[in-house]
Amino acid sequence: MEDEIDRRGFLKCMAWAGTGLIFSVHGGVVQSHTLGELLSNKRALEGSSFNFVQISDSHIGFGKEANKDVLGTLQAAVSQINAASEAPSLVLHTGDLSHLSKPEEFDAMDGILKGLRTDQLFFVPGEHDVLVDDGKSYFERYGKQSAAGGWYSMDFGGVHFIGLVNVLNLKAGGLGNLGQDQIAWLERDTRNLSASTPIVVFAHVPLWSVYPEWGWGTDDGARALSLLRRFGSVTVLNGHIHQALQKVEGNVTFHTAMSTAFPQPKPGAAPSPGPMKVPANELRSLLGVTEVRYVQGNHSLAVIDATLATPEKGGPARVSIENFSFAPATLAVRKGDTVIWTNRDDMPHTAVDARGRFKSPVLDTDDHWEHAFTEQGDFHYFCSIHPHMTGKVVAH
Ligand SMILES: [Cu+2]
Repeated sequence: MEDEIDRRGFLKCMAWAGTGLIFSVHGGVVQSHTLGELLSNKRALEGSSFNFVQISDSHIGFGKEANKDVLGTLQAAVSQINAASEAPSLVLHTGDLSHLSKPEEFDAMDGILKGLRTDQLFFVPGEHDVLVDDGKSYFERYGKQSAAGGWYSMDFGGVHFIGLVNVLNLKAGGLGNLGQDQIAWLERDTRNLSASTPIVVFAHVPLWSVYPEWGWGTDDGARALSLLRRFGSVTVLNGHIHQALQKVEGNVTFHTAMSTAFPQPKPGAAPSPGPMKVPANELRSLLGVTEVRYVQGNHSLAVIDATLATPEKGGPARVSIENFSFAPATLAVRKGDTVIWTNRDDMPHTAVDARGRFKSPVLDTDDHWEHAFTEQGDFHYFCSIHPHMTGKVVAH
């Protein structure tokens, strides 16, 4: 109940500010600026000890209607960052570098980010970066500074930066997850810091409850944040939701970044999250490359196709994955029947038994996968990428 009130409370004060955000550090206080603000006020960064930039959700490899040129829009973000009056000391990328964790996607992103006027690049993974091997190849490339588990911290200009990983080992029905080991590490990492040390935490999935119905939150995020309450200045930077939100709670300031690739709907404003198609001339205004305007969703909403229930005798049963849900959510089959899952979304999904009895590969748009149910029983399953998506097959 209390959570519910908090969520509604802050939804009212969400600020649709944004753009590729630039943060300046003034005497230990971190201030955020939009690129638009910097262009109109050349003195905005004056007196700061250093500046850093957050970019997010580049989804290199995505090529659907919502944006067929994700390399072009990432390049535009890089050009805008480079056009600012001062080069950033650091650039933080808050995850979903790639769309399908493919080596060529990471290569292409690296090629563009090489053009940034900084050599201090730091990353945390998004769920799209750890699709195939629990992040092994991601961490080989981008996790050199991190310990086992992938999280890390570093100090720069008097600020303590903490990169967290909340996209691994997700549980059916759950949200982003940090895990006990990471929280114990965070406690150790910050234990000896003075309360006046400015803290910047960055992670892919929001550490605060933005919209749990769409998986936009972290199960144990509040536990991590409680370890940071004693600090005088905490800045929390997240991606994942492809839109700029801000919230201030005591000494803690939360920001989510726009994507460099495609926008997603405002929480609850569509049947599901996912790439939002907007008129081509509006796309860049909704990406992290220019000043954002909030455009009321005027796109037509996808129709939820509520087909099927029981398969024809002898034929395969079908589950359609669309609008970030399994349809039908519960499917009754006979022992021995085969079920075919087909992904109708513009985002990849999986179907994974909660008890490990079956596991599909990553299904991209229009991919399908089948599994024969040779035992009777209830099979609860979920999407391991978006664990709030759950379904059930009952075989009898
Ligand atoms: Cu999914």
